[in-house]
Amino acid sequence: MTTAGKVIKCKAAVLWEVNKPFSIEEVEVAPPKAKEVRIKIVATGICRSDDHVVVGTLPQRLPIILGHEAAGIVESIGEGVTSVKPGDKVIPLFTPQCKECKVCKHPNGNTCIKNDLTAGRCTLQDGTTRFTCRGKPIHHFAATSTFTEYTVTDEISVVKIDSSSPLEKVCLMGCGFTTGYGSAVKVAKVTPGSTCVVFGLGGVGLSVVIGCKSAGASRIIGVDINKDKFAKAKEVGATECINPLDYKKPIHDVLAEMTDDGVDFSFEVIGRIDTITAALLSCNKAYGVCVIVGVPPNAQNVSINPMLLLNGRTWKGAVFGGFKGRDDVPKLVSDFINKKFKLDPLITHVSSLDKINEGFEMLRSGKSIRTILTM
Ligand code: CND
Ligand code: ZN
Repeated sequence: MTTAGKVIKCKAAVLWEVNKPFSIEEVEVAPPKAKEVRIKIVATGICRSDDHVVVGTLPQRLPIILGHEAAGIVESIGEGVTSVKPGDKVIPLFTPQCKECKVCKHPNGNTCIKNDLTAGRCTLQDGTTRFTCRGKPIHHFAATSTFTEYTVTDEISVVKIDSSSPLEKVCLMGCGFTTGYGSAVKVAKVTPGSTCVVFGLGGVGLSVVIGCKSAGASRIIGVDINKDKFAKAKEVGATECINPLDYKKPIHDVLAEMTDDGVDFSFEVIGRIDTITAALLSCNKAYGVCVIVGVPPNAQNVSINPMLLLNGRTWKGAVFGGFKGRDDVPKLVSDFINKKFKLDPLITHVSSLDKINEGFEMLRSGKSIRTILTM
């Protein structure tokens, strides 16, 4: 029996209030309107950005269905959709690619003007939601909302991937891997033989390490206050790891001594003001490049002396590793299928949507890298 054109009732994890657990609810998912796609989610990862919403540092409109790192299968399409069809394997994109705006047309831009991260409407492009629960409309997160058995996205926020893709792994291409890997290879443009430092060795930080290694960096220093992350970091390419809590000196001074005046490339992959500053100070003042990847707390500013940049440092940031979702994600998935890199080391736990609160607890306590929830 086809579900196309009908409302689908399914299970979803709804966040009704900040700092409260997710509630597993039956939700109604309306059929896709024109230029929209309804997707059966197969697997979704838990990323720290979802937790930033739960704890209120990344404010969104509530109630909401979070989740933005997933893979699934198209269930049905709305009028005028041409890039995907029912049955296609797809990845929802929290950074859309309309291919028409000034940013999409620029070779170096990826934050399409239609992205909802800056708009913060928490709806689809037409300004409404497709989810209802207990008679109330439920908001969308970053136009993806993947902590649900079915979701609806705009066509600009979804991309078809190879039909042989293992969805329970390539879901990481929806955020963590792509963000980290691209921050190294596309945003920083790490060079062969260079020295890199990565602050924060979670799922995104380890993906930066993987990117640095594949770009040919000869020295990759991992920095984390949780030493339990070091073994995994070394497994994926870190040449050494240090814990700021083991030193009396500021960590950028420690790194300056270790690297003869600063690294070539530094990455902040935590989302804290103090480590954003430390990462900037850790790269060489004449030619170092520092990339901000972590999402900092809402409305907090970094104060720096402009002299830090005047000598020649470059300071940049990016979402989604600077990649254009619809152009680049299928290529990354093919690279994965062709064994250019591994995703397994990032996946420490596999669980079900019902266990979402335990999954978030493991992220907060530092016990997991990525927990994949399968439907
Ligand atoms: P996760 O929580 O798994 O990793 C963060 C790591 O930082 C952990 O290993 C912590 O132990 C470590 N840490 C925490 N505090 C400190 C500190 N003071 N000094 C050193 N290490 C510390 O998070 P994740 O890997 O899922 O995400 C990392 C950040 O990246 C987070 O802010 C998330 O919101 C952001 C992000 C950005 C983007 C993007 O497009 N730019 C996409 N997704 C996530
Ligand atoms: Zn993410």
